[in-house]
Amino acid sequence: MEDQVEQVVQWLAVARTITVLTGAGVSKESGIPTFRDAMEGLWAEFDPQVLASPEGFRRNPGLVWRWYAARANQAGDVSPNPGHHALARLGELKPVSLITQNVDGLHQRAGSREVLELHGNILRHRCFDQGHPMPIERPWEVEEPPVCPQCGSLARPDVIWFGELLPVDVLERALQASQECHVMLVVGTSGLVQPAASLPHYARETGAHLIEINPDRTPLTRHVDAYLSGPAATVLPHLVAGVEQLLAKQ
Ligand code: BV8
Repeated sequence: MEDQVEQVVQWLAVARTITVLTGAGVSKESGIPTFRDAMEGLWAEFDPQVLASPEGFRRNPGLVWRWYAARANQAGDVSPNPGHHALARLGELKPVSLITQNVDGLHQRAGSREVLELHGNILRHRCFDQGHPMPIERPWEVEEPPVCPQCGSLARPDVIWFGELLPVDVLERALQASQECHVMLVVGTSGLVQPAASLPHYARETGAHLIEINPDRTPLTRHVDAYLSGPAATVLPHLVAGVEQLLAKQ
């Protein structure tokens, strides 16, 4: 794998633009279980795809509210890991567009700027009917979703649920970043959720070098130019240190 790492470092160092797509695997070493990890403890009996849907919320707003509040509490309790920090550092060395499927806000806390959050952010809230922003500091302190003072509908996390459209402006910018980049890093995603899972294919079709970082192979692996098998918190710092050394020699 070392010579693959060498090749990837070369590609990153000479790339005019780099796009990164991350999934839940990049937050795993911060202590946040991935979407495909078995739901643990209190939530073990529930299917995340049902809870993460408007139907699930309509059916049981309190249950869905408490699931997201618990996740927001956990996201606030954990810290970005070396993988998040490595991507923030890469963004200081090279023009990087960072697209994430994660809703935990850890890339921003690690210092990455202009993060394209395809699926929103569990630390923000809006009302269900009209999307009025609802600043709720500690959602885990209330058992039931608060009522919107403007329209009377219930508060929900500002995330994109299954069956909901992604924000058009964010998706357009993510598409553009995928089609214009010279290198795309795909880190810690099972590549199962659309339309995010299509972005690496757009990058490949427009001639980018496609690199996957994941301890497990995925449906994308057979399409990539380099597959680095390992955890993001180990592989990313190694890559960025290599880029830093190469750029220092120039
Ligand atoms: C849409 C926010 C148009 C909420 C999320 C039928 C009916 C309706 C829709 C569909 C349908 N069929 C298909 C669809 C489209 C659907 C979809 O893709 N479904 C899939 C499951 C088949 N998509 C949608 O609904 C999207 N909207 O299409 O609108 C539309 C509208 C109506 C009808 C049709 C179409 C909206 C999708 C957004 C859903 N919201 N999140 C929340 O978080 O609660 S998705 C959620 O799951 C995450 O955000 C993330 O995107 C996804 C999980 O994926 P990953 O991030 O990849 O995580 P995962 O656990 O899967 O994998 C982790 C990976 O990390 C693994 O590969 C593992 O090996 C690796 N790993 C582990 N450890 C490490 C590591 N990697 C690195 N380092 C480590 N240490």
